[in-house]
Amino acid sequence: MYSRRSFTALSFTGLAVAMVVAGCSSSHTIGGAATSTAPLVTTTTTVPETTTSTTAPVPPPATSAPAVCADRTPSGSAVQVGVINGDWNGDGTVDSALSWGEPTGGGADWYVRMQISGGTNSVVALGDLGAGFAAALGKVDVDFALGAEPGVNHDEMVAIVGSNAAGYNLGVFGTNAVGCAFQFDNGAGMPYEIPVHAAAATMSGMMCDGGMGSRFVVRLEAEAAAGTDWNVHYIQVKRTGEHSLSDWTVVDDAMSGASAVASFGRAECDGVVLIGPGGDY
Ligand SMILES: [Ca+2]
Repeated sequence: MYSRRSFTALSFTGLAVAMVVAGCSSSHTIGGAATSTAPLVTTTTTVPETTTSTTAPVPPPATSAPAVCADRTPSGSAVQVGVINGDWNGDGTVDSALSWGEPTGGGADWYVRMQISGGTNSVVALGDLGAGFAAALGKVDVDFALGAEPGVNHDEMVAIVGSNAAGYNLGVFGTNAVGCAFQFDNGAGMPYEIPVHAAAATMSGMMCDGGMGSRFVVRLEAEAAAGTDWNVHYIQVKRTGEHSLSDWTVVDDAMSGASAVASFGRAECDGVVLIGPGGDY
């Protein structure tokens, strides 16, 4: 088996979502009692007769409008329909996710659908992925924090969202507060993608790691060095916003020969192989 450098020895602090709520204190400045030179105006206040207060109509409770999420289901001609499970809303009940393509003539438009058990179904349209395709792979947790409030620790979902000769690009998906599916971006308007590639001199992949009650995703990068040596990098993936992920702390290391090949160029989370060594899907 491969060995990896444990992140637990490192100080990944601040992994719990820091909810910085800016305090908003409105202070009313009460002016000092200025010596008033203005003449006193005597106003005759006519108090309107209070209308006999019958039971005022109680406005209906502000029903939280049902979440209007984009949604669609696979058509009869859908291709490569796949399904995986996770708990997208963190309620302890297993949910599911679908991926599929809709033939368009020349190619296909691809979709990922998050299906919350007893809740909302919603879709993310990925469009035409060229030579690539979409495939839901499995669950991860980009920001697990031990002791978080119930329902805060949600699973997120990783899916193939593109491919090239060297392997695949993975996208990360979640559901928001009203249950609508979204794809995580990189904080700059582009999808955050995790390459899982295996080529002669470079490899990339994904794993899950954590420590001190946290759990997160780690990107893996390796470049061939002298002989059978590889320079490798473990890049913590940090949730930097509700819909955003960013590369964060990087740990550099070195590996030799087969162990590097075995642990890079693949995607794995908590013992579940999502894409095998050498980009084998
Ligand atoms: Ca659930």
